[in-house]
Amino acid sequence: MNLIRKFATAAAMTALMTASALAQTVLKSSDTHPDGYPTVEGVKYFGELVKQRTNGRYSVEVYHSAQLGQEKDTIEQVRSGVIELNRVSMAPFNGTVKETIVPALPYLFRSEEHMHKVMDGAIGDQIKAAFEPAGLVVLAFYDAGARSFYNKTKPINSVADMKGLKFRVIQSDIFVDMVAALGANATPMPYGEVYSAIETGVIDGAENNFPSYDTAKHFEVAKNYSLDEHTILPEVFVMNKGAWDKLTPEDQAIFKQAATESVAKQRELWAAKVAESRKIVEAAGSQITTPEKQGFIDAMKPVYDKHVTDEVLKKMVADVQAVQ
Ligand code: GTR
Repeated sequence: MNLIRKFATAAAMTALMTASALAQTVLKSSDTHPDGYPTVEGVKYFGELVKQRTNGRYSVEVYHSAQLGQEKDTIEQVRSGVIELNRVSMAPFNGTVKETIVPALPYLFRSEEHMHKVMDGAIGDQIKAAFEPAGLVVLAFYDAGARSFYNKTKPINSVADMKGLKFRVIQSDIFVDMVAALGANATPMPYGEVYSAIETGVIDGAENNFPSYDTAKHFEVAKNYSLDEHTILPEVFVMNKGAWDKLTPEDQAIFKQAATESVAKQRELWAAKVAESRKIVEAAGSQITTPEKQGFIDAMKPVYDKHVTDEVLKKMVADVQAVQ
């Protein structure tokens, strides 16, 4: 074999090895919810599109049911690159990515339609950009409906009924202060600990949307669900920035497009799941009340006064309110 042929063979071998190495790039994604939950299915759909469109060079494996840990821990994993992808709530970012405070504010969004318009537009882009200094690229915002309070002690028909109750909240100071403003007590704790905390009476209840209340089985231990709909906070699907930067511009475009298409899919699945979960919990004996909402809205002033402090946030809040 002459020298030139030797080199050509070696180059071909290297090219082949690189291609097969790429073919094995499996991106790990975490989710606290069980298989079949709309967020899990949204990310799986994203993965299928990415796999098809990169001819199998990239694929996604979703570790559902908190297999990789509770949300706060998995956020550290995706920030440090231990995993490449993660689907989480935005509330645990309230302390690190200031702009996420805006969608977490109680009663800021007038409806889910209003939230979609805001998050699909310029303010959504501003929030996405704010994740980059935290080492994350936002691929999508997914629906999580509205969060409401539920408890094992009594039905809630007005703010007065909240007095003295103990609620688990998602790990964010805004949620702690919201509960305090309603005359109740908040305990931030990981999602996976809520069921037994209610069961043993450490807390009276928690707050979440119907699909979480259903699939985490909280309805078994807290039967009074009050549709106060205090927060319409979307989920976020993020990618480690280092992993993103390793993609070619063509692959980045494929990932972005797949994420956009997965949003439409997730929204469709979400709407169906909300209706299904509500039926399940009602059939199991949950009592759903519709409390007088204005009292809840009026009580939120101290939360805004404390958290919407700088000019950036004040402008964002005004911008959100101006979106019709
Ligand atoms: C759910 C959300 C989860 C998790 C959970 C919680 O609605 O989808 O990502 O944040 O709430 O309350 O911890």
